[in-house]
Amino acid sequence: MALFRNSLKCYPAAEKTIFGSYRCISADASLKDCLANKIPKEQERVKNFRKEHGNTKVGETTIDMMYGGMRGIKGLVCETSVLDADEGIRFRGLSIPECQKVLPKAAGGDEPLPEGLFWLLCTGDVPTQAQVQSLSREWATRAALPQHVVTMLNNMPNTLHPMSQLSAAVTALNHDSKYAKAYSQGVHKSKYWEFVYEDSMDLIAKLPVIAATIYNNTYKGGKGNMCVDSNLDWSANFVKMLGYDDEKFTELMRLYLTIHSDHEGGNVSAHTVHLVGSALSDPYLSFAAGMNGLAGPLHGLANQEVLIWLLKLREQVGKSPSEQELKDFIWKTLKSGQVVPGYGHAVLRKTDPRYTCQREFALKHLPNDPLFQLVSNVYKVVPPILTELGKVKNPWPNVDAHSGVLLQYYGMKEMNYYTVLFGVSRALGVLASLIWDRALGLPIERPKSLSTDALMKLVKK
Ligand code: CMX
Repeated sequence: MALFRNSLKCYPAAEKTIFGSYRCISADASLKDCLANKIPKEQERVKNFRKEHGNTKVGETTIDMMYGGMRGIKGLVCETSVLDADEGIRFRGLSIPECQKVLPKAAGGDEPLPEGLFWLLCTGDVPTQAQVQSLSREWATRAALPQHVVTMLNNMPNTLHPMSQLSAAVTALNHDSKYAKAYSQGVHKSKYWEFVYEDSMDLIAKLPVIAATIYNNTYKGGKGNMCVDSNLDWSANFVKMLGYDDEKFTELMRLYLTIHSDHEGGNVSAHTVHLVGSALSDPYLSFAAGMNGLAGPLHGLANQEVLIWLLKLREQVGKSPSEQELKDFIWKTLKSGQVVPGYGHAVLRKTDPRYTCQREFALKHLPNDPLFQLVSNVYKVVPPILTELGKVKNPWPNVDAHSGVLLQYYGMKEMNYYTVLFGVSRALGVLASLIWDRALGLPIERPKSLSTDALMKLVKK
């Protein structure tokens, strides 16, 4: 507990924290000032570390790793979060339950504000309530979309997948990239992070407006109130623009947008943003690329796939299937060469804590919802079956196994929209990382690849 009490205060410059970083200058300092204070110290720390340990080996690469999606290769640096295979994610050292405890909340609310999580991811510090409020206000002032993006969104067919709409709209925002403009004017590379920060803040601010426009255009015939209120937090504004008026749904959104934000550096969306950003593409182009990866069914699209699968289950087996009927349906899925969506993970080896906290939310707010009960029953039978299959390394549920059921309960039934919500949240993690990528001057990414022939020659040697 002492650790949390300490985290809530701001310390004088250059004091070391539990995260190995430095606390911000004062309790009312802005996020940019805090970053500007930390960056030179962190640059020095990394420089000295590399000088001393640059040749130290951190692992070995096997041929299976190369053919197997680079699983287990330690080849990336990501400061914002670290994933433990058994425990799950820690954001700058804090677990999800710890974040729920220490991050500032809205008045009368129980769930953390994603603004606080972004601050934590950027700086390693738990912000004050005032700092979080200033971020809510700042994002509200940056939220307006350029007219060409509104026109573009309004002209998209409502049959176009919402993730394609999101990716295209974000790409078009690069028209006004402050980073791209500064680069073309020859800004010194030591200043790159400042412009990446400005673009990232603009992009995060605009994402709920883009996402709500997509929702209203695709499902509500273009109707919607796109006014951003600077007295409301980021999630509350988003929910309002989506056309919902339920404080519990807003609380769910605060939790949802917090927990989907970051999952260390190697997952498809985070890695893509980092990779594209390493070519010094601006944050809009980098983030849009990451969204195209999130739109894959083995990654973020799984939240849509879970709901489709559950509804198919209900349609084929009925609303209250017996345990045997559930087992038969799961085996049928597997035998037809498909995956059980929402289960398994490339790195995790236990139930995802992001699943657990959504389950706790459901137990608190919708314990008797039939779909939630179905999810709970599926949870009892899927892991033993996946274990029996013999090849699945993690039979436990991941983040996507639960989120759709919660959204359905509050009336958001448009399943192919769910990944857009994941994307809005993911911006917080990947853009915090992108700011640090440029602050640390990380170079263009270019790992070495080999052909099978070259590998065969290598092993013969
Ligand atoms: N259902 C059926 N088979 C599964 C499975 C599942 N849920 N999870 C893994 N497997 C299979 C794999 O397809 C693989 O089969 P083959 O050897 O025939 O190709 C085998 O088990 C071994 O895979 P693994 O090493 O355990 O898992 P991977 O690291 O290759 O893949 C993941 C991880 C998430 C893609 C996989 O578990 C999966 O497809 N899950 C279902 C989709 C899903 O929920 N994705 C969301 C993940 C979270 C997120 O990013 O949002």
